[in-house]
Amino acid sequence: MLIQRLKQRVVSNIEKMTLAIILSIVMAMGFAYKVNASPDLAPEELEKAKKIFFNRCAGCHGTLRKGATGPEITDKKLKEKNYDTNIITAFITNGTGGGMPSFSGDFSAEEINIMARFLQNPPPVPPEFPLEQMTESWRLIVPPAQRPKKPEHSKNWQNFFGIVLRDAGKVAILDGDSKEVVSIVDTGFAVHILRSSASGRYFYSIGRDGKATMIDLWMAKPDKVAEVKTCNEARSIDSSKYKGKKGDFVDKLAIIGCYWPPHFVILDGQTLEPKKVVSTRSYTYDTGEYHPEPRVAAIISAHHDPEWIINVKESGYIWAIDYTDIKNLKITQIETERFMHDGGWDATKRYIQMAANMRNKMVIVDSVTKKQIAQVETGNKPHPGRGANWEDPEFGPVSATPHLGEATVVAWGSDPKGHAQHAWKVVRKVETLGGGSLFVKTHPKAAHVWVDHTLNPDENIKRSICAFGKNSPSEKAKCWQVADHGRVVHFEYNKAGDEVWVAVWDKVGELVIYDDKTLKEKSRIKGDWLVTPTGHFNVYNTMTDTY
Ligand code: DHE
Repeated sequence: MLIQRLKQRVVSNIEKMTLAIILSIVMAMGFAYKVNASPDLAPEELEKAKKIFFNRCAGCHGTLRKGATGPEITDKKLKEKNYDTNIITAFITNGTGGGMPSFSGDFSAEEINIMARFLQNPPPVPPEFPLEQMTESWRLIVPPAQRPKKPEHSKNWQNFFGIVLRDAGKVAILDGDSKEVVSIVDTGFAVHILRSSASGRYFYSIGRDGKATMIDLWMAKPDKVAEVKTCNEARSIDSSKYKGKKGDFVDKLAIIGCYWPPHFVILDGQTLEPKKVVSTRSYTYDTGEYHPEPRVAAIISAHHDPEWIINVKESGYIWAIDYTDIKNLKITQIETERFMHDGGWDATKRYIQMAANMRNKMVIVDSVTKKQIAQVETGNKPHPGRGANWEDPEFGPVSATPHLGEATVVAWGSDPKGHAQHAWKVVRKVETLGGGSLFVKTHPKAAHVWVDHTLNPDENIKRSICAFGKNSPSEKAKCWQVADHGRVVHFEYNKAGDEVWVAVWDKVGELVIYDDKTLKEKSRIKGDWLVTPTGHFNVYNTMTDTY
C-alpha cells in the first residue's frame, strides 16, 4: 500500500513538474507572442489611420498593402523584415531613396506613430460595393429630355477648360478664349481627373472616393446633370467614342475604373445610371498567382472600334473591352507587364502606349490585332500621363514619357509603317532639371514639348518646368521657375494648340498661361476660388485625344 502511495505521489509530482514545465513553455511562448504581437491601436486611432492610409498611402501601396508603385507593406512582410514601430516611423518621417516622399510636413509625430502601429496590424478589408448600392447613390438631376437642345450661350464651348479644384471638391469651367470663369460646379471629394464625352458636350469627373459627376456645357451656366458613386476608391473614367456608321455610341456609355473594390462599371452615358459591374480580381500574367486587388488604372477609349482599353494594374494585363453588347461582354485579356499605370494613344490612335512604371518600361499594344507588340525600356519609372506625340525631324513620328526616378524625357519611334527602323526604339533623351516628373504634353500644331517636376523634393525644382523645341530636340531644354509657392503640375493646350496652361497646386493656387511659340507668359489667373488646382482639361483636346 505504502509503496503504491509513494509511487502515486512520485507520479503526481512528475505530472505536476511536467505541467509546470509545459505551463512555463506556454507562458514563455505567450510572452514571446506578446513581444512580437502587433501593437495595439485604440478604436479612434484605428479610424484615423484608416483615413490617412486611404488618402495618402493606398494609391501607391494598394488597399490591401500588397504593393504596386510602392512595395508590399503587409503586416506579414514588415514582420519578416523585422521592421518595428521605430523603423517604420523613420521611413514615414524621412521617406526612402526608392521614391517614397517624406511625410514629416504632412503628418504630426503622433499621426506618424499611429500609422507605424497601424501598419503592423493586418490590413482592414474595406467593404464591397455592389450594383444596388451604386444605384441607390445615383442622382439624375436634369433628365436628358429637359436639357438644352442647343447651346444656351454663344461661347466657344469646345475651347472651355475644366479645372480640377482638388481639395475644394469642385470643378471650375473656364472659357479658353476670354479666360473668364463660366461656372464652378460642386463635384465632391478630391476630384482626380475629367474626361470629355465623345461629342465634347459633357465633362465627366471622377473623385478618389469613386463619385462621378456629369457636367453639361450647353447650359447657360454649365452645371451637373447627374452623379453616382460606384466604389470606395477610383482614379479613371472615360466615354464611348466610337462613332460607327450611324454615330450609335456617341455619348451613349461611360466607364469608371475603380481601385477599391477592384472592378470597372459601365454606365449610361446620358444619365450615369450604373448598368454593369465587372470584377478585375484575377491572376498575375507571369507567375499565375491569385491577386485579390488588381486595380483599374488608366482607361482609354478607342475611336476606330467600340472599345475601351483598361490597365489592370497588379495583374500585368491590359483588357480590351468591346462594349457593343454589354449583356454579352467581350473582353480580350492582353499579357503585358506589371504594374500597368498611365498612358495613351500614339498619334494615329492605333497603338496603345502604357507605362509599366515599376519595370521601367512602356508597353506597346496594337489595338487592331489586340496583341502586345513591343516593350520600350525608357528609364527609371516612366510616368507619361497621356504622353506626347510629335514628328521628329530625324526619326519621324515619336512618342515620349518623362520619369519619376530620373531627369529625362525619353522619346521612341512610334511609326512602324513609315519608319520601321526606329519603331519602338529609344531615339531621344532630353535632360530635365530632376526626377519627380508627372506629365509631358504637346499638340500637333505646337512648337514645343512641355514637362513638369511636380514630385521633386527640391523646393525650386518642383515649381519649375522645361520646354524643348520639336524641331530642335538636340538643343538643351529651356527651364524656369513658374511660381514661388506650391508645386507646379500638368499641362494642357487650348484648342488651337498655340498656348499652354499649367497649374500652381497650392491651397490658393494659380493658372499660368504661356505662348507655346515664344514661351512667354501671356496671363496668370488668380483668385480665392482657385483652391488646389491640379489637372486641367480642354474640351476639344480631351474629346479627340489630342496630345
Ligand atoms: Fe493621378 C491620371 C492614378 C496621384 C493628378 N492618375 C492618373 C491616372 C491614374 C492615376 C491611374 C490615369 C487615368 C486615365 O488616364 O484614365 N494618381 C494615381 C495614383 O494612384 C497616384 C499615384 C497616387 C494616389 O494616391 O492617387 C496619383 N495624380 C496624383 C496626384 O497626386 C495628382 C498630381 C493630383 C491629385 O489629383 O491627387 C494627380 N492624375 C492626375 C492627373 C491625371 C492623372 C491630372 C490626368 C493626366 C492627363 O493628362 O490625362
